[in-house]
Amino acid sequence: MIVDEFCFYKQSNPNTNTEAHFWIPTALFQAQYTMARSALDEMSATGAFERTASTFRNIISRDPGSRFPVESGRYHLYISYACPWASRCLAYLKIKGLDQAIDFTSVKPIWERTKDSDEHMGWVFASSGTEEPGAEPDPVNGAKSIRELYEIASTNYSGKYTVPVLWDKKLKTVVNNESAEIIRMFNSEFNDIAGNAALDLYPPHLQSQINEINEWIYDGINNGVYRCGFAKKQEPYDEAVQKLYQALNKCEEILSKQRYLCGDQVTEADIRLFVTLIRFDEVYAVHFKCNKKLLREYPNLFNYTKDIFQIPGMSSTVNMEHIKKHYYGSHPTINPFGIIPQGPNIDYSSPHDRDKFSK
Ligand SMILES: N[C@@H](CCC(=O)N[C@@H](CS)C(=O)NCC(=O)O)C(=O)O
Repeated sequence: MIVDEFCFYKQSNPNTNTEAHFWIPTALFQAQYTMARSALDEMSATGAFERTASTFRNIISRDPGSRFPVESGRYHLYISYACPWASRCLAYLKIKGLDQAIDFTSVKPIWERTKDSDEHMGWVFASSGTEEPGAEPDPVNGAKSIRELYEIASTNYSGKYTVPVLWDKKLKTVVNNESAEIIRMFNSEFNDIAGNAALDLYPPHLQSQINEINEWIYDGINNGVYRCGFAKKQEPYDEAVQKLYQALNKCEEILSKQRYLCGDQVTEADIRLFVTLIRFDEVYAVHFKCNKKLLREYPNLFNYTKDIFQIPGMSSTVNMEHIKKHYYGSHPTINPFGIIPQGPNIDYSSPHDRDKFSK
């Protein structure tokens, strides 16, 4: 646990089954124990949540001379159904028709100890195909945790053990762990083997508009809900809430005039917004205290979320069981008893009114 300059560090000794407790300078903690961090530690001195950047940033390219060329069956996508960033990669896999070329595995939804020798809590694989519906054992590396994959890929990795992970089976390493880049590769580089190559979610004529929209939606909404939920002081929470609702109101206004964020064509910006909206009323409104207004109180945003959910392939990327189990069960500082609220169980496959914009 990190509190300003000093942090409380608990070290267990699995041999003697005992625990030692220390207060140590945070700088020392970060230097010595950065191998075992999670989002719960990403806190500034002001109590605001600050997300750190991803580390593996290689690009799969159509260029045959590339270190990571396009090859069917070579890459594996590790996800958690709970995670919005991983889910946007899975959404691309499905709607671009790449599931024949790139296989994927989801971890279990609730964070567990990743090693006996320290306290790190993170993503772990199921021990069998029946332990947790939707989660599977790792079919590629036989790893027990996502942490293990990062340790195979790098002996001195000091970042978080996040999903998504795009894995290269041939070079046995992480290609990329930044979803914003993975979705761009899935959109353009695999078109020779994609089932739905014609779908371009980042067309040249809309790229600058998409980039501009992505920026304020990431800041206010995608990452904004985390900034609400992980704030440890009132002021950063208040600021994040204000920014979140400004951005949601702006989306509602745009979507009152057109079917999608960039007009009459679905784009990357919509998929990126969708993964947060689908979690909003079920999780963020309660768990992250984003309750000033619910998604279902915004007529356009609510119907729009159903519209995107009903794109062929999309519904299979939403596992609400995993989503709820993860958030309510993996953040003990926010929900110490891990109780999962029963509602609201919204049916996103019910009719929507977005066809009214179709020409
Ligand atoms: N920048 C990354 C962020 C991914 C991320 O934060 N994933 C979360 C799950 S939603 C995670 O794996 N967290 C593990 C941890 O915090 O230890 C991306 O978009 O790919």
